[in-house]
Amino acid sequence: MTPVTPTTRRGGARSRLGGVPTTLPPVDAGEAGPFPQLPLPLAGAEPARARQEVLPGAVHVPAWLELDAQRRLVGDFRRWAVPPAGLRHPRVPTGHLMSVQSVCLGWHWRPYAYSRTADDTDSAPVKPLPAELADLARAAVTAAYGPAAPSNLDAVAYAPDAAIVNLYAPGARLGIHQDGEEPADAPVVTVSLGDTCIFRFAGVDRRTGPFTDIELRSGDLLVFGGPTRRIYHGVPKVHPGTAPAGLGLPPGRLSITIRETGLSERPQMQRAPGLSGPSPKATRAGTRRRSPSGPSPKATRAGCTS
Ligand SMILES: O=C(O)CCC(=O)C(=O)O
Ligand SMILES: [Mn+2]
Repeated sequence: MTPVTPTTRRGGARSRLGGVPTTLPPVDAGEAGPFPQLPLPLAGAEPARARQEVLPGAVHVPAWLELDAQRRLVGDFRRWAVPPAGLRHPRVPTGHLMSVQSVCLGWHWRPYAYSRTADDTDSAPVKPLPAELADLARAAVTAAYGPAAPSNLDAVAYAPDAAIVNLYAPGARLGIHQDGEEPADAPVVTVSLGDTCIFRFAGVDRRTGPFTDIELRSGDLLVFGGPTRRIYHGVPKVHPGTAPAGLGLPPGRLSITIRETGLSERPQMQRAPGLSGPSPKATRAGTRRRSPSGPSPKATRAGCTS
């Protein structure tokens, strides 16, 4: 695979230290075994959770994935997590490690750039985005916006090419940030697995309150696009011990966030010997640049340990 120069929004500022690779504990035999009998919820004990447009363009679809589908995704994650280009704590340019652990598919994201290789760990080529995950993301956009809605054009044209898969071990969180490194305006799809979390929306132009908090449980889908594509958001809290039994996930929460980056590689340029020119780059193929007032390093995907 041709290496490409990472895209960057901040003039290439980087910590010289890389991310910290991590390994998953094996599947707990008791956990992976036959499902225990779960208590049936009492009818009327809690209000039914229904599909809801929580903000314009941001749609929550509760219980979108059945347990079997969730388990398959967790099994896939276990394979994606293995090096090369495996799971790691990303490091922000200030040097702090993020508390969340991430592995990428299609394009490798590190604070704050995409590249085709895991430049903050072993420099290996990123694993490809599986076609099934792209299909799942297209189905998600249809489930969120509906087949009849004009915005379903999004689903037809939706061409996801990257996923960031985040593991929230107990105590991990994700600070308020914008998903801003993708020039494309296509929606972001998030599938939640494992422990229940509080997912927090701030505003498109502010990372402060008032917030819109939603509870995401295992199997829930969240899609945000259109007017909320660039909204500030984060995961301030994961509720320990709330995952369904038998998922095969270590304690915590897993989110699979699928995106269309709008990035493309510029063809390799032939240069005359001795002339220095640009190296092959990941170019912004999107039609709209995001607002130049990008977040400060603190405000981007930095659920730091500090
Ligand atoms: O974990 C989540 O649901 C959100 C993750 C997220 O915002 C991101 O990966 O950019
Ligand atoms: Mn995000």
